[in-house]
Amino acid sequence: MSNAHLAEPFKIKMVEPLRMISREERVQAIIRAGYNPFLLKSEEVYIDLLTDSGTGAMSDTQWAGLMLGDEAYAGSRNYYNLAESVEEIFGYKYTIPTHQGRGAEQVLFPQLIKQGQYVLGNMHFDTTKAHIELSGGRARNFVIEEAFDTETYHPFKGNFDVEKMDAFIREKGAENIAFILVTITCNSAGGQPVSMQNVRDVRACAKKHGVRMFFDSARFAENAYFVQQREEGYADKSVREIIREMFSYGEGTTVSAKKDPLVNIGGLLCFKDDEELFKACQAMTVPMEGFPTYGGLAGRDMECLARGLREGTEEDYLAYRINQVKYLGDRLLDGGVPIQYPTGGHAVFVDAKRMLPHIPADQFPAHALANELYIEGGVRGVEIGSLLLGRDPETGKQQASPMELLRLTIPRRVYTYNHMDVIADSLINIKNRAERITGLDFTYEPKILRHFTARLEPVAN
Ligand code: P71
Repeated sequence: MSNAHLAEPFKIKMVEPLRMISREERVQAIIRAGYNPFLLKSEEVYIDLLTDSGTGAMSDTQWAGLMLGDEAYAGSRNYYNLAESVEEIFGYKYTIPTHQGRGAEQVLFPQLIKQGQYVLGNMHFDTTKAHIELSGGRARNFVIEEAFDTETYHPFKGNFDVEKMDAFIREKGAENIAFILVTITCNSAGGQPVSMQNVRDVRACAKKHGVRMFFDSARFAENAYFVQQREEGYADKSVREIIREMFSYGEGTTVSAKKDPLVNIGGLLCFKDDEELFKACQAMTVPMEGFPTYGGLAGRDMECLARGLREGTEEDYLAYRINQVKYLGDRLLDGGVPIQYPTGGHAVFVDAKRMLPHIPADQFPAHALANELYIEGGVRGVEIGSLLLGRDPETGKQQASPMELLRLTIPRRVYTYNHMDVIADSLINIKNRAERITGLDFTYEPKILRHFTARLEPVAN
């Protein structure tokens, strides 16, 4: 396994001091937070790996763009710059800015979904699933089985099982399918990419049944980089060419611009050429997000985004980005910490089921590990497992998630390789006393989206 550093393709012009509070203070902080890292103050955190969403660092070019905001209510020049950037990167003609990814979802989905219809995906992200359901739809996942086996290598664990999806469409009837949504990279499967061949197969299946196909492309550039590195026939293609080809197979996309497009806030709803759908969405943008040429963003935000879209698809940046995340994954593997393998694009997912086999699902092993990691190294990760999944809505019983993962999400251009070492060393230390870690039980359990605000305590031994 190569643990090589790939030096950052930037130098640092401004720094933000980090402070590590003492171990005793961290213990007090996590008790105060009800053993829920979401309830920590960010000042109590040393290295914050809660999410890669909106947590990246902008470049000098982006900060310069901030000063060129045209804050006109209608027709801001930054909107036109943004639309031009979208056309250049995705090859899509029509652009609607939104306040973030879920803003695009809430505008688009009601246009496409009739009550009771299914929306088929590789693995829908939580907010996406919520917006599908709010629009009267039913979300179904068709990611390949290999995605659930953290130990075995597969180059494209985000792929669809197209045969299974095809059988589902035949069973339910194409008229009951609202559309297919391809999430690149597949966040919920561990930041795993989807291959170009798989996208072509999904496209063929969609076409055969006359079903529409869209992308959820928060991490499309990382996905394209994996295609270049791993898929036969793409080694000599540029990342930009790969992105253009991939998006040519879809009709449109929602984008959370807080990820690969390198801004702290923003989203996009874009269409290849469907003018009618674009106009319908534009009309709905007005009451939900804002006038169609700003859609919930300031002119200056749109300018940063127009620039970030280009920077986020540069190859030296992507090589460094993916390598840094892989470096953390490799260090953990070398240290005997089980992870979703291969490492994803934006995060390392630690397999808490394998690391803490003595903690049952209803005592939240990955959440227990998150708390332990905070106490050990001041590092904040996030549970993706049974705590997030919740109770069965009918029986009220806690469901056991097929995977109990601790997500270590790496913000873009923010931390160095030395920080990766601190994270890895902390987890390796914890591994050596893993059997002494105890599970957790609720002291306060909110009815909906409980993981954000729940309070817990360690169960008595
Ligand atoms: C992530 C997030 C952001 C998040 C959301 C909820 C709780 C904590 C953190 C957001 C995504 C995503 C995909 C594939 C749409 C959205 C929504 N991810 N699709 O992973 O990953 O975008 O946040 O801009 O509204 O931490 P939005």
